[in-house]
Amino acid sequence: MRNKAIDILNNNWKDGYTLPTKNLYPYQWKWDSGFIAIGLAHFNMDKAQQELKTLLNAQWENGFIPHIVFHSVSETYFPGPNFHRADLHPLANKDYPSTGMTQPPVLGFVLEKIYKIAKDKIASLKFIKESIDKVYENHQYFYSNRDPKNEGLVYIYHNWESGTDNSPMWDGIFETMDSPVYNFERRDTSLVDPSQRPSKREYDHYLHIIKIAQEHNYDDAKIAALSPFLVQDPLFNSMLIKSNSSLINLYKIIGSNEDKIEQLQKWQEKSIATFNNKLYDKELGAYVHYDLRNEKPIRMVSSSSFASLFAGIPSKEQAEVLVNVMMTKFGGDNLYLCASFDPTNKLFNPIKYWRGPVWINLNWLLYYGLLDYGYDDIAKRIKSDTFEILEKVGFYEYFDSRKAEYNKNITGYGGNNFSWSAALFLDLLAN
Ligand code: 2M8
Repeated sequence: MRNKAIDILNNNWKDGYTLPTKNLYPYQWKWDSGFIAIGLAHFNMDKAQQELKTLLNAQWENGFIPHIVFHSVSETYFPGPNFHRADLHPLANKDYPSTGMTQPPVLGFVLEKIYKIAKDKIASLKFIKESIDKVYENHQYFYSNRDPKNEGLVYIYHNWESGTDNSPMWDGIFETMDSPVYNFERRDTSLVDPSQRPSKREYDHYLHIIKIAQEHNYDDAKIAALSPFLVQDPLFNSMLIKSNSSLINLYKIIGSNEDKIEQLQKWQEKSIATFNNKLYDKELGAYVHYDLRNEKPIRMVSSSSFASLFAGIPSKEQAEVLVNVMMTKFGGDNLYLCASFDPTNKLFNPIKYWRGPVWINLNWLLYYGLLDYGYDDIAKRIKSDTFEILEKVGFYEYFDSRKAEYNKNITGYGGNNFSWSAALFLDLLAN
């Protein structure tokens, strides 16, 4: 399995970055790159660093890092650079065409993880020193442009920014939108069974949100004022908070960056406090998404609710409740951990992308989060469930959580030879 995982990463390697999977995702994706770099670090540190350097090269003048970097032209993906037109933003990177939206800020903790994996700490620190300010500036971008009420929580303005693209969390928001019916040719549904992908109507909404941002040249203040989709997402904010603390740790190792450490600590204090006050739903015993546009919490549970463990956000008592909810709703003996959406909710769909299937990156976050809080047995279960699924069907993009289905000889879902499934398997194997 280890060799197979390494082969996948080598085969998906392009010139300085890694494709999430061939054809279906023919470009560089932000959070994929971060997870992939962790896997690469276990067998080729040069490639791990190159992966991150390439992504950071695409950073904009305002610190923004885009969700997709279009290094080449591809016919197998829609929407491409000519649809997104991120170059309309005056501070967009002139050399790297990209989207005008971002993805979860994983790079801070990726840098720390890579430093931990590195055998040659001096060489690794040299790379960290070259890269860390760019990641810091990315956090500065978030706190200056994505937190209109100065609460310490940043918003996402598009479901694609969440990484959990078609989660049922967004259903209510899409109902408030009067999106036109667009005429376009999907490419994903000719590569993957359409029952495992978002619907055409959902794509209309996805495109409509882009069109609104684009009309205003992707201006953040205009987006904050006008985007029909404006959400404070517990997964996204957990990634930011975890990355803040990794940046603090790394700056301490580097030394003489007191002003940045102080700023990071200020962000951190406020972010954690508001995360706990605003996103914690006592009745559900879990963190929820907050719909900032319509000013209301989205009261449903998904694996995003539990990512807070990875960032050290809940108190010991909250963690106890949270883990209990996870095990009661998601952890039955008939299920593999961890479904991406509440299996007891009527909107759960076990084969449809982010509406239910298990994803390896979320399992990876939960594994480390559970260990940090002392839930070693449940962490072990997440790891063994992950290994069992991968052994049964291979390194797919997402997986059925229902154990019984595997007696019917099902495969995994979405793309095959999927990079972050391979990369994070390598990391779990080593830990
Ligand atoms: C999926 O998202 C892209 C759009 O960003 C797509 O469906 O076309 C998501 O799973 C996202 O989290 C992931 O980063 C991307 C590439 O693996 O694919």
